[in-house]
Amino acid sequence: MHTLFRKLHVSAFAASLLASSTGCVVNADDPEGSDMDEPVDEIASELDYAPPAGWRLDWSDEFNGSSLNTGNWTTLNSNWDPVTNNCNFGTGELEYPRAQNVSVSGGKLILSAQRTGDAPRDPNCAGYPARSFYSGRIHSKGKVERRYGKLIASIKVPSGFGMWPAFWTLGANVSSVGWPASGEIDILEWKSTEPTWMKSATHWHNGGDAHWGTGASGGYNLADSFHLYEVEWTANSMIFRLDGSIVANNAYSHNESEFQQNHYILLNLAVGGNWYGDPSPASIDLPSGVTKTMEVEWVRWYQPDGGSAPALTNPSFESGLTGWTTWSPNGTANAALSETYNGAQSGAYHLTHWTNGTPFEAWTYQAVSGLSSGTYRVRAWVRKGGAFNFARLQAKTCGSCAPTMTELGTYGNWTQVETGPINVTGGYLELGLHSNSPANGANFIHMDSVQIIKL
Ligand SMILES: [Ca+2]
Ligand SMILES: [Ca+2]
Repeated sequence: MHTLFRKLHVSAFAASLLASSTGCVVNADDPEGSDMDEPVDEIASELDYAPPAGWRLDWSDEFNGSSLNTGNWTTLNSNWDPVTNNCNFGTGELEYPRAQNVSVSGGKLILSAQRTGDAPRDPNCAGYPARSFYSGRIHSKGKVERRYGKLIASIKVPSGFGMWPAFWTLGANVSSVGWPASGEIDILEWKSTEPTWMKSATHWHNGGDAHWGTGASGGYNLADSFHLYEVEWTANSMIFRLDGSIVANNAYSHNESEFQQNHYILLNLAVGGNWYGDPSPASIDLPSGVTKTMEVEWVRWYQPDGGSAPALTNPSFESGLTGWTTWSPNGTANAALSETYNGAQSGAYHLTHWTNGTPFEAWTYQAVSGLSSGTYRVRAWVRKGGAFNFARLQAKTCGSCAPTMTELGTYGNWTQVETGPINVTGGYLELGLHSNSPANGANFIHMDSVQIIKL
């Protein structure tokens, strides 16, 4: 089979983001390779990460020592991948993976790419052209397979046209069911023409390749240093984060089976391929004699530990507005109700703030007491359209305290948002949705699945 892998598809939403962010993209075709001259040990210390309360480390590879831990990883030594029975990864990449281009030193995994005149090719891959580059590719199939949790890595990507570093997963049943029925989660893909972007995607089977793809610009060139790339994966959602901040999320309305099963991890440095428009080997910014590297300080997989985060009453609005109070200063009774309009994010019901032609302000909140002192965030899934004077996910530590709030944008699809950190010392938190809208009849906010997270 010659299936398609990691062909990133950008949604209309992401495409509009992409178009609107063009002015922010730095150094679009940066041809220099300055990072390759940098000694590996120049990085004094590694990026660290501590998960919020409620998560425990289930597995990690810190890449200590001087060789790859083969208890965790298998190194590919061909452009034929026996797990997927695939010769060019479906993407037209130009590299031939081999063990010489995979090393561990200085506390890091180093996947290196080099131009070659050896014309390597695999006998299993008759009909495919010889390769023009060597590179590194490892996977954890049969060794590290998990589902759900937080999968996160500290990675430095190489710069230069044609570099396609990736941190991703495939369903562990890919050998038997093929792709895309295996499912695929692309946590990080990077290319030089959009160097500030962390690209993320998921693929599954729905009469063919069904996919969701997005990402976001971090506003800085990701090739400049190590950064944290994360997916938080549950049964019905994925949240992608760059350096701890949400850049994209995906809610599954159908709980696709591809994402209810174990996946394995892949780390690789691809060269060229269809994401770049299938450039010629000559056009790749990797001169003979030069080595470019994708470096990984660690990969960690966290799982929920049963959690100590406090539970809200009726957080998904499945019991009407039980547990919730709405304050509305000008008596706009039609603002704030529970209904099924347009579908919920979870269950059948959700909260809606909307206008019937009368300007309104509404603050739908729940008060929680008895919290242990510490730092919290409030999270919720929202959809929003129309005109608002303001619309906020908001939390206060006392009735008259200044709120912590996150201004809501316009979201055509259910989107998870969260507040900044909230320091709770008095055990009390009130949290909810605060909106204020002029009258024009087409303004709405839906909210569902509200959570308090203890950091
Ligand atoms: Ca390390
Ligand atoms: Ca609900």
